[in-house]
Amino acid sequence: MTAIQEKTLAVKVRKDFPILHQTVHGKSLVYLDNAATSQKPIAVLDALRHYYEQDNANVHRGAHSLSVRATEAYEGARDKIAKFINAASRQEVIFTRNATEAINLVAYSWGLNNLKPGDEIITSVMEHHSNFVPWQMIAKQTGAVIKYVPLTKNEDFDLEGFKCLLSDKTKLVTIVHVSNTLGCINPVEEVIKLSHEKGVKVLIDACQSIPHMPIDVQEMDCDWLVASGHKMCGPSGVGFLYGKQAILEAMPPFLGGGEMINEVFFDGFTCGELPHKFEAGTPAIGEAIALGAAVDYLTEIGMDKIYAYEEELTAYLFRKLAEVPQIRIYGPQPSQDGKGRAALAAFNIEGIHGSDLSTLLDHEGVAIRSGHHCTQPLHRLFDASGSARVSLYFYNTYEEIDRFVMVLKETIDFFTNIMG
Ligand code: C6P
Repeated sequence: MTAIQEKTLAVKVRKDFPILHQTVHGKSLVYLDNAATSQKPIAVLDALRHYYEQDNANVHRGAHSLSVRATEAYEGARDKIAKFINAASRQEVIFTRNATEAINLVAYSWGLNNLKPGDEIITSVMEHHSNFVPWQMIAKQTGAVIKYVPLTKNEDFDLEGFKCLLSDKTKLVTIVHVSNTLGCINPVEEVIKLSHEKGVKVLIDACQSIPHMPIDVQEMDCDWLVASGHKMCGPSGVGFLYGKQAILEAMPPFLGGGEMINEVFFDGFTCGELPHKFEAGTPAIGEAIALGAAVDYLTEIGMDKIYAYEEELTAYLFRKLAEVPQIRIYGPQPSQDGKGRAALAAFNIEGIHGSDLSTLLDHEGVAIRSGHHCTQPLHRLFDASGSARVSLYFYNTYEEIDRFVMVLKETIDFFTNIMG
């Protein structure tokens, strides 16, 4: 598909997202905070509404028709996700509240029971807090040690640095696929291959990759992979953990309660089968069903088309950002055709605070994020308390990038003038 056709694709899908067609402070909205959360198409909103209007009942419990329908739709959503990521079986997909809960599940179930003093966990300096803090908590309890993969000179994942850290002491590698701050696409296949050669398990945080590119967990060969529904056109309150079946089977339950048991006695219980063993309590039923609708929506467009279009947007975004004075963009440069980097840019403008920038851009209808993006340790490496961040999705257009860059330049001029 050519660039012009892809542009038409973005314009075509915008009608599916009612929220995009509004004004903010009297200006038409330009939503460029997609790494924080994506917008939801009508198909997802309809699925949520249909569930609550027609099928609302608890799952796996009742014999009545509504409960049967709710259960079928909920388990159908699991099938859709399993197919979307090419899991070997539906038992390998566990619904969680979000990616953060999925990482905690692995940390508490696998980490707490398999790590001992002196064992090493390798992660990277660019991780989101949700891939730092659970492991820091587990390391404290088990005596395991955390090692951090550094950055290259280009502010990319340092594969050579990773190789130096990987040793006989390593028991787990847990890294992000696409950084929410640097935008780099990490060489996860190579990391997984090298780790498996040493018998080391690997968890991939796919929060910022799964919404934007095709993911095949069998090809990638990760042991676990986590994602959040709200970043991939689905609702908030639902995410999932993928895990290889044999590994999940060997892991003890994370949370106890209803749904996850087989039998309960006064002196103990037996566990239910996968995937229910890890889904204690009533799940986010409507949200999981709507996430299934999001997966249908993305599949219908085609993840390869989304990825290709976003590469074009990345190339255009970086060409336009090169015109902005005093800009410091974090992370590696994309190639001329936008490859090698996700469609996002965290940046600072000398002398202007990121939150002032995002507030003034909001007054022009342009939504970008500012702050530390839950990557405080990474920002400290750059000696920055935070940054502004623009992040795109397949419904964003070239015209929106133009508007963003124009308003950004005007805002910089404004600050330059008042600062004398
Ligand atoms: N990043 C951002 O604006 P939850 O909160 O569980 O849905 O997602 C956590 C998470 C984990 N890993 C990565 C790489 C992420 O980007 C995120 C969420 C948002 O960048 C919110 S801080």
